[in-house]
Amino acid sequence: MWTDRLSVVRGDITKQIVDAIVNAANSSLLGGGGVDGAIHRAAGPDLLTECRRLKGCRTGDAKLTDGYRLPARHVIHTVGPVWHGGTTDEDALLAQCYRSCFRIAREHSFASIAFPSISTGAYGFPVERASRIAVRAMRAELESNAALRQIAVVCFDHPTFQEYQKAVAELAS
Ligand code: AR6
Repeated sequence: MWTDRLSVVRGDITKQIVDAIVNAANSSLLGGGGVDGAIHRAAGPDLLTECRRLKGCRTGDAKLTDGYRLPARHVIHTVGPVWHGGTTDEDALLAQCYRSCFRIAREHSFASIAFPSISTGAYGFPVERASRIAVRAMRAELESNAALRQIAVVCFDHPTFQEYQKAVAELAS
């Protein structure tokens, strides 16, 4: 079952040993706070140098870089939507983030990928809603891409961890 290849863990995404970790970036791709800041700190300054060459990223899209000093081999940078109360296509844009990351993972035959909870920090997307969108996209990918052996959702705090666990349980039943 798809749930055998999906884990929800508590921790720091910068410590994950995977083919790619996903960064919840902003459209400049030049760094920021939250998980973005943590990834740039852990990867070192060469990551910013490569990001500068990418000329930004639109909401819902994703771009690939090297992982530099991270244990992960690559970083997939995606830009989630800012929550405006659900009136500006936020759900569709968040789903598009996950699909954009999976498109890159397929192109590069990545077998393992770790996601943070995109948009639910500084961008204010309610985690209950975001987690359902995320896990639905993950289920669709696991069911159609056998080369993808493992997805990890790495949650920084307990409420986020609980919501993703609930989302998996709901969508598996
Ligand atoms: N590992 C895993 N998750 C983390 C980590 C970490 N090391 N650090 C924070 N989180 P956020 P967003 C969680 O704000 O909402 C940045 O400034 C955090 O607790 O990082 O998409 C960017 O540059 C939350 O659950 O991303 C953008 O400007 C989740 O990661 C903006 O924030 C996402 O929170 C993007 O906002």
